[in-house]
Amino acid sequence: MRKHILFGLLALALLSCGRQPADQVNVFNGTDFAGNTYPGAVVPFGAVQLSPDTDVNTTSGYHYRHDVILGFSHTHLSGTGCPDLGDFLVTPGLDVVEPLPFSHQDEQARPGYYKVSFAKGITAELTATPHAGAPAADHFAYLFFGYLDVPADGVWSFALRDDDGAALWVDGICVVDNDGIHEPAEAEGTIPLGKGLHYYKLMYFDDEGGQELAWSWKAPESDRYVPVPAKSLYFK
Ligand SMILES: [Ca+2]
Repeated sequence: MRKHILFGLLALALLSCGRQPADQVNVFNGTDFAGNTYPGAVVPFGAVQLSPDTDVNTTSGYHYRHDVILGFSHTHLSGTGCPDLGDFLVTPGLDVVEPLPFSHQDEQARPGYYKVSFAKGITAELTATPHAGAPAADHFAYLFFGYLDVPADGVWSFALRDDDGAALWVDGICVVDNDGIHEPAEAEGTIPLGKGLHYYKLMYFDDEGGQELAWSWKAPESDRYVPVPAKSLYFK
């Protein structure tokens, strides 16, 4: 009997040789019923938790029995009793942004990584580090919109540096058009603006290779561009 037990322990040791504790984790545990956990990418004590959102009323953002994904946001909590966080949602889409049906067979997830493919040919990948996360390595797009708090009347200049394309609209007017597949490139434009809030829309996409997006502005009496500060951006 002791010999059999020894052989059994040896077999278990060989099977587990080279595997890390994280390899044993099923990140979908607790994502159904009232478990309120999420399967997305996060590292221990990480500042961001990139994960799919299937419903705005689900406390973790993800419910296993749901069949559509609204988008992928950057902050989530596991095990809470009320909806919270779910900030900075990136939505999947080609021509129209809409909730996309998905199958669990097309999902892959492990600690620090999540991937899902949709029938429309869109694939989303999420990774995370202690202080930042990346929604995909290639083939993704961002749409930023909200209100820009302009501190003074005058003709304002805006500049974009991007890889690949990007374009900026202010009050519905295209101010900077740097669209297209290209290496890092800069473009600028001007628009007269009054002091106060103005609606802006900034679109960006990456095809392959490097990714870069920088948005700066130049005040009417200034001779240099500075990054648009976060304190000047509002959403309501
Ligand atoms: Ca690129």
